[in-house]
Amino acid sequence: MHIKTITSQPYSDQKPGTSGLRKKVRVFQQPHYLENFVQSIFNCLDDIEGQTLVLGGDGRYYNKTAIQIIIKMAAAAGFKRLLVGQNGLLSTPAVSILIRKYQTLGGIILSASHNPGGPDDDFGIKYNTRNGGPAPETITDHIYDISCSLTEYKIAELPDTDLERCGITCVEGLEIEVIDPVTDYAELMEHLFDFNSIKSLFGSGHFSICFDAMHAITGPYAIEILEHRLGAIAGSVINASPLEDFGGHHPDPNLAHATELVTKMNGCKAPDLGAASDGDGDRNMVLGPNFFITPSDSLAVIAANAHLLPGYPNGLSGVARSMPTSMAVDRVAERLGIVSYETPTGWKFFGNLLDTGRITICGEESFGTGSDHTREKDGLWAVLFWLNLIAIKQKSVETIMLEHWQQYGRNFYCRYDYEGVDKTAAESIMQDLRKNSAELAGTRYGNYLIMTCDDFRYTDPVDNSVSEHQGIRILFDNGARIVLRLSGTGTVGATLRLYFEQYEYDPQKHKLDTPEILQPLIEIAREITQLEKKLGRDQPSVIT
Ligand code: G16
Repeated sequence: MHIKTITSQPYSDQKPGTSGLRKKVRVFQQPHYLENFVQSIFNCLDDIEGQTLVLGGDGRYYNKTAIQIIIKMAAAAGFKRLLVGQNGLLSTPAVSILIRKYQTLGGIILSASHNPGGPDDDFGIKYNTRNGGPAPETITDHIYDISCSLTEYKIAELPDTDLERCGITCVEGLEIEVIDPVTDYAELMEHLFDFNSIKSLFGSGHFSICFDAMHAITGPYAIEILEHRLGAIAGSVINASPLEDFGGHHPDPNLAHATELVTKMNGCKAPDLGAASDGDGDRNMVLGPNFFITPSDSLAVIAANAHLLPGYPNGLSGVARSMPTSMAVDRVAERLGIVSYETPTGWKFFGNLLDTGRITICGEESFGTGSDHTREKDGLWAVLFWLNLIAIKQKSVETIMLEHWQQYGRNFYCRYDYEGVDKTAAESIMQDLRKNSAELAGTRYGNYLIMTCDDFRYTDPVDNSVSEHQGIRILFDNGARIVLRLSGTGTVGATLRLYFEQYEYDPQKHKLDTPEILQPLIEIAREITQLEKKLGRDQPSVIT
């Protein structure tokens, strides 16, 4: 195999964020930009020779170009075998499952997740390690350090690989296997859930689902599993073909962006379950007719009921949530007598807890839930969980949620996002809060007394690594919380996120509107931070 060494120049902006390197497509199209980052990943790994790499992406614009480049660079780096998704497609949870099943060295995922796609929008690249999970900060920091001084990369002179047909091609000692993206994933789901009882649910003729794949990667997975294997009627999966620009939409499964689904679920003759997934298939949203389940509540319901499902016969060893995620799952953990870990935002922080068996289920407010079956959050898995639960309980989404609140109380919750704001202004809001945190403690705002204000710091209980500045928490004496942090996934300016939470035990209040309950906290945040004046915005860009 002829390998060329190409001289390039280092880039100084290749620091991975919350989940890999995400930039505008045009940034990735700069000379040698993608190649430099990929070479930095390979240089960070010291045992490539003879190993296998999984490779695939969510099909967004630039996926096709990037995947051919990476195949040739992986060949030059010494990999012996590449497992590549047909047409370059693999969902993020599927990559994680493949890495684990075939014990590969790791995988590369081409995706900017829920960010929009197209020539003027976002692309991304992420490395997952041997355990199937996103590379931890020690590795991403190392990759970044390498990228800052990288001046050459290696690429094999090979023809482009035909990714349209599944099968094995051998090129001078390198085996490239193009695999069906869905098969291994679907097989694992059959093992975790009771497909027969879900089939009976659909077969009863009294139950329907609408799954919005948002023109992203989950379309083929949802069609195969929901329609073909479980018998949901044809057309239950909408926007099922992955498109390079996601049909011009923002593939983010929330009330603001999954508008087609939301309209259906709020209309007459709404399906019994509504669900959506994001660009790369790791996020999910679950809805009942006219009824929204917050991701934090979904996590709590999943934790409370996991023992009922075939995949979790021994119950849970523990649970984990990211710090801004509501504390609903903590109440379930308390009742079950297990630990609930509080980690920084980012799925990578769950990796060590899962690997050491400390937790079985974990999740985040950002529409992510998952279990120890993989090391990524898994959108379709969460939807199958709800389906299986409905089949067992023979109750509606709304009834399951109301009964859960009756037992545990309700954590009212919402998130405000100020997207694409001035970075310096956003950082100074965070800085000012840090400076004033001691004075804020003890301050009263109406019925709300601030107990503490701190900057979240996490010590990983497995490797003792410390992650600082993971978000500011304002904690009140009645258990309410306001959290502020800067997003690590945006590509324009900064995105400031505010999270509001208030617990309510009284069942009489469980049906009240979230904005009504949380308004006092929202006003307090405005007063303390003056953020709308400082950011020049009179309202958030998105409320979820
Ligand atoms: C990624 C991470 C998640 C994180 C989310 C939002 O999700 O995997 O752990 O919660 O970003 O992060 P931020 O608040 O920093 O924007 P995804 O679905 O984008 O890969």
